[in-house]
Amino acid sequence: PSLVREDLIQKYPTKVAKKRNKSIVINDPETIPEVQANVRTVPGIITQRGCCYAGCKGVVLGPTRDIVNIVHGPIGCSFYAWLTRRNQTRPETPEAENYITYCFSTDMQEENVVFGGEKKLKQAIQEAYDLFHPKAIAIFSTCPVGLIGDDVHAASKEMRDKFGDCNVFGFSCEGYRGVSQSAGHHIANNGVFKHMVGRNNAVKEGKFKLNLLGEYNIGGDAFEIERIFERTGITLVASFSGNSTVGQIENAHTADLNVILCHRSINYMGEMMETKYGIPWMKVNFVGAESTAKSLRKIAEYFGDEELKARVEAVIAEEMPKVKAVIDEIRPRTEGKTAMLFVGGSRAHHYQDLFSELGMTTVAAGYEFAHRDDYEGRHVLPGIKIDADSKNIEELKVTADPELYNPRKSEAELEALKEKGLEINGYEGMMKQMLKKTLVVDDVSHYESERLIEIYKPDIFCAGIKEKYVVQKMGVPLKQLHSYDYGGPYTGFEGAQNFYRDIDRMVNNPVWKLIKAPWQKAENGSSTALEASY
Ligand code: CFM
Ligand code: HCA
Repeated sequence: PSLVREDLIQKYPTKVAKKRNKSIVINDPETIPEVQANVRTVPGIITQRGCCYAGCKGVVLGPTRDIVNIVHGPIGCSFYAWLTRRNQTRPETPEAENYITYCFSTDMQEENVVFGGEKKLKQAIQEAYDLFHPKAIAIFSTCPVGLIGDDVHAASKEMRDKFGDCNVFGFSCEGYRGVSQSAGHHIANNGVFKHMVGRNNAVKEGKFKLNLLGEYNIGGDAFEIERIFERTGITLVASFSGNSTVGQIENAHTADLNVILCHRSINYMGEMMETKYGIPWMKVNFVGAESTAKSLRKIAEYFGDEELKARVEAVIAEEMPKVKAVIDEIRPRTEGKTAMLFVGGSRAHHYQDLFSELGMTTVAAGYEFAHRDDYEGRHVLPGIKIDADSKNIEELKVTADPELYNPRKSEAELEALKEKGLEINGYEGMMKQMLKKTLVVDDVSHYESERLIEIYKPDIFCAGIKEKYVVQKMGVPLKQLHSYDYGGPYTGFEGAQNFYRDIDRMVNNPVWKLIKAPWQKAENGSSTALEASY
């Protein structure tokens, strides 16, 4: 791997090489070396990353079906966000509000950029209100809005006060505001926490009540998790934000536990809710059958109820044989194959569980925009230097709510749970789970991914739509782990089975052998000695 690492950076100009050198790391799960992450991309290097607005509007707020999300900006920004993330939703009745299929935009023109767009924004809010009378309207700022200084917060407040029965709030999530989508997650967490959580004190019936944080119902993932919760007797109060409603989120502070699936996009919410309301949070993973079982056991242990524990065990005992039957059928065909995962800020880690269930090894992986704690574990948090780009993003000052703060577990109870091995407020990150000498690459560049493929020739490469066809033209199947290539769900017990079958079809498809990859076309059969040695 050290030769590969050298090879990846040797073509770069000195300054670029120096920078990339710190983001390309040879893993050691024991010592866990430092990875440079959450820093600006080298211009022109062709990153997989998206923007702050994508993280705020597209990722966190987008999946809630009864908010009217108005994009304040040129039409391109809106159109690109229109139904592209496959976050599904299931309204209670055919008549129930669902704005997910709509695309709301102020369609800013040059005139608005020159003379200001607030008037047009207020007109758009009024129009949305008159047409739909929604419970909430959220405004999302795109790049030009920040550059010309439109005050989306003042406009939102003015309209909120005017309507009285519609919660209008804005987000300063201009695309350029951070180094990636990640900034948008933080801004979205702050806004949802300030403007939504805690507005409704109605108490949902249920003995074991939790919120599911960081699950966005891509390809129906949340439906499978809901099915499992229902079977085990766990009550889902709110989901942030797959298959969710405004009402659920306003009610989230009545739950007794927050479980976090995607740590990167929503750990801020877990922290803030703990400080304000006294709800502990716990990292879980419902990607992978074993991880699902483990997460359910963790939840049962947290509530400490014998009946719940028994029900969880019964559900696992019933679901697992079906999973195992599919593994037994498929694993002989997938065993020993290799995968590379370069995805977002959590899936590059979570999906490794599914691959290991198939006997496949992850030889290289990385996130697009995660932070060091997602790679190395949360224990590195105190040591992370806050640079100017991160300082730009507001850190809310949260204190215990004078009326609603109610610690669900005492310090002693939390300590006892930790002693039992239950990781409260923790996340170990991706590297602990990856094998020694595998490669960890943050914000992989286009050139680096091409070289990695040439050198390792993985049996499957996991990334997104921008990478898909380039990689497939190299003769390597690419599985999209953002949209699932229209497949899914992949969570829980049912989802694991779907995934095994899809991967089997891809890695064992004879079509890939019919394509000549660039290295096969090279005169000596392999373009460099380095490639030949792998
Ligand atoms: Fe979390 Fe996500 Fe992801 Fe993410 Fe995303 Fe996504 Fe992703 Mo695409 S919130 S970090 S910003 S799991 S949109 S649902 S698939 S890159 S790995
Ligand atoms: C985003 C959304 C995205 C893009 C996926 C892809 C998603 O980053 O704005 O590049 O294929 O999951 O839809 O991550």
